[in-house]
Parts: sequence; C-alpha cells; structure tokens
Amino acid sequence: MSVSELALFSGTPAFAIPLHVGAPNVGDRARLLERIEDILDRRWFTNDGVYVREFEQRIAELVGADHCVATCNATVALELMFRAVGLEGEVIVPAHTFVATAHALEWQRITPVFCDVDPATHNLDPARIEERITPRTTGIVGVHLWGRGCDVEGLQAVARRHGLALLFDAAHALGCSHAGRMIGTSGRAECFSFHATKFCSSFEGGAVTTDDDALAEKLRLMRNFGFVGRDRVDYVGSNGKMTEVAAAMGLTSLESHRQFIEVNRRNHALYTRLLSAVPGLAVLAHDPSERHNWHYVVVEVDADRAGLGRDALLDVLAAENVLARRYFFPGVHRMEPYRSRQDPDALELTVTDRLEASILQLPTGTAVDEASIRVVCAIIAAACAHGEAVARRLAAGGRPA
Ligand code: T4K
Repeated sequence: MSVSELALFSGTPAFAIPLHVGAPNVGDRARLLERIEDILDRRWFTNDGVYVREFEQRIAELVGADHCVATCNATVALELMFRAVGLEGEVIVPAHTFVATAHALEWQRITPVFCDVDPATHNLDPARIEERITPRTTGIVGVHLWGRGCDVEGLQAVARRHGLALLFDAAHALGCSHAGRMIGTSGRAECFSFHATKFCSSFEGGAVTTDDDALAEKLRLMRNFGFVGRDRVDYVGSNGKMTEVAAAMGLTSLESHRQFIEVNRRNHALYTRLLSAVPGLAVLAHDPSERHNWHYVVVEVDADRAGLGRDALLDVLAAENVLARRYFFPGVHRMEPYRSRQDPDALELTVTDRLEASILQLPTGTAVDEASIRVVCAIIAAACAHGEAVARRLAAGGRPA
C-alpha cells in the first residue's frame, strides 16, 4: 500500500462500514429466538427464572465454581460483591482498568487507592501494593486484564500478611485459566461481564462466582432488594437481577463460545504474524500453557521504532473507518473524581502511564474476517513506513473528526 492510498491523504476509506473493537458475537439465532418465544409463552420475564438458573449453572460449571449469581451487568455485580464482603475505607485497585472497577467502590463511598501494574502482565504488581496500604485499607481487587490471570499467588500472600479481603474483577476473563485452573474462584469471589462487547454476551449482564456458600446466599438476597421471603427483608438490597431474555442470549452465546474463541485465536495469530514485520509494534502474547479467550488484540507501539506514535496510528485507522481503541486511556487515576483528589505524586503510576500512552486494541471477533485483518495490517505498515509524511499531514489538520 502506498502512502497516497491512505484515506488520510485523500484515498478512499478502506472500509465503507466502521470496523469496531467489540462488535458483538452472535450465536445460533434460531436457538435464541426459540428461547425468547418460550419466555413470552411462559410469561416469566425476570426474578430468578429458569433461563437465569440454567445460565448460572453453565457458568459455574465452566469456571469450576460452587456458585454463580447472575446480575444485570458486571458493574452491579462488582458493587454487590464489594458490599456483600463488607469492604469499607480504602481498597487497592489498578488504575489500568475500565473505570467501572473503581466506580463500583466509589459508589459505595469506599475509596479506590490506585496501584501500579507489572509491565509484562499489565496486572496489579504485588510488589507495589504494600506501599499503598494504610490503617483504612480493607481489601485488594485484582483485574485479570485482557483475560490474562493476575499474579494470584503474589496477591494472596500480601492479602494474607495484612488481613485484607482479596477479590477479582474477571470481566475479561471468561474461559481463561491461571496456573492451570479456570479463573472464577481465586480470592473470595470474582465478577464476569456479559456486555455486548464481551466475547460471550447476554446483551448486558454480569455474574459473581464464588465457592463461599454464605457469600453466595447473601449476594442472591442483595440482588433482589434483600427479600428473604415474600414479605421479609433482612438486608439493604438492590435490583441487580438478570432478565430471562438476557439469560437466553447468554446461554446461546455460551453454546458457541468455543467457536468464538477459535475465531479470536486465529485473528490474534494473523495480527501477530503480519504486525511482526512492522518495527516497533508488538502484539501482546499469551502464555501458551494457559487457556485463553483471545478476546482483545492489544498492540504496544514504540513510537521511536515504529516511526509513528499510538495516537497518530489511531487517527490513520479512523480515517479508514477502522475504529481502534486506546483502552484504558488516560488511566482511571487521571479521571474524575479521582484525579482532583489525589496528591500529584500518587498520580505518577509510571508503568500505567506508559501503557496508557502506548497501547491500542484492534478489531477482532466473528465480525472481522481474515481479509479485513490483512487490510488493517497493510494500513498500519504503510503508515509506519511513511511516519514522517503521516505526522506532517496530521499536524497540518489531516486529523479525522
Ligand atoms: N471491569 C472491567 C475490567 C471492564 O472492562 C468492564 C467493562 C466492567 C468491569 C464493567 O462491565 P459491564 O458493567 O459493562 O458489564 C466498553 C463496554 O461498554 C464495557 O462493558 C467494557 N468493559 C469496556 C472495556 O468496553 P466502551 O465505553 O468502550 O463502550 P462502547 O459502547 O463505546 O462500545 C465499545 C465498542 O463496541 C464501540 O467501538 C462500538 C462497539 N459496539 C458496542 C455495542 C454496545 C458494537 O459494535 N455493538 C454494540 O452493541 O466500554
């Protein structure tokens, strides 16, 4: 591809319809519609229905947990999990995560205290946690980012030493393993997301998995306003229930989850092979001894070697209708209300800041075919090969809206 063919230089955009990161995977439509017809016929739409129960059972089996409590989304699942475990005061979390991890704490007036991550794993660095512990700290929340398991053993050791609760945000990690065990039972509980953009979706949805019987029971009550019987309430509860239609979609997605993983794996391998020819670009690899859902294609851009920075690449791709993302720029610690309230030194999370400035995510999943990936990689290669011309063009106002 020559530089003049790039849409930034008045070429035609490579894609007529935007190519998204997170375009949903769709399982067997006929099966989904059959389930929805059944839901309509039976006139049972929500409140612990048969589809929700079946979905919970399937998730519990998949992750090897004794219990799964399905919810309307993962943000509410996190809120319920934090509250049911009794977190308060301060809780240590990574800033390199989706803002929901921190908001779910803040929403309950628990202060998220941000800790840096390990550059190799992008996950909480156990060696950096102790410097963040204060007398008010009650817990640690690890995030298995991009579906790669946290250093669970390292985090357990710190949590044990300081008597802290250990919980996990596993929103990205369905179908992934750590140390040969499925993610879902590390710590006291873990949360999954089934949002449309996740590889296995229930339109919107979430779940908490745990081996703790009492905690699961409490979560079930809290999810349903705290009702313990028709007229009796024992807890301050919320409405965190998953609907039957969401569960129907979740079950249908789960039935195809192996195919989705296979497509993701092939896409990931193709991106890795094609982009390995571009100096300064590295697709984040996964440990071949673990199970993975390959849902995120994360590329680290070394601007000096690539000839172009991450943001310039995003602009080049956007002009071509490839809507790559820069998750989780600028880092939760640099978003409000957290940014204003921190002392400036605490804002300096060196690894997090470097990652937020240098990584991007490329479109994958069943909505993206091999030919499209080849075009995306050709655009990236051409832009990097002509980095100076591209940078000049962007500086002159070629930046897409
Ligand atoms: N913890 C972590 C670590 C998370 O990553 C998340 C969510 C959560 C907790 C909370 O889970 P939920 O409460 O959402 O269950 C998206 C998702 O909305 C969010 O679920 C996800 N993480 C995050 C990583 O990505 P945005 O702000 O990028 O959403 P949005 O609407 O811009 O969608 C992303 C892309 O997907 C767009 O490029 C368009 C495309 N898309 C989106 C939807 C909804 C489609 O093609 N079709 C669709 O139906 O956050």
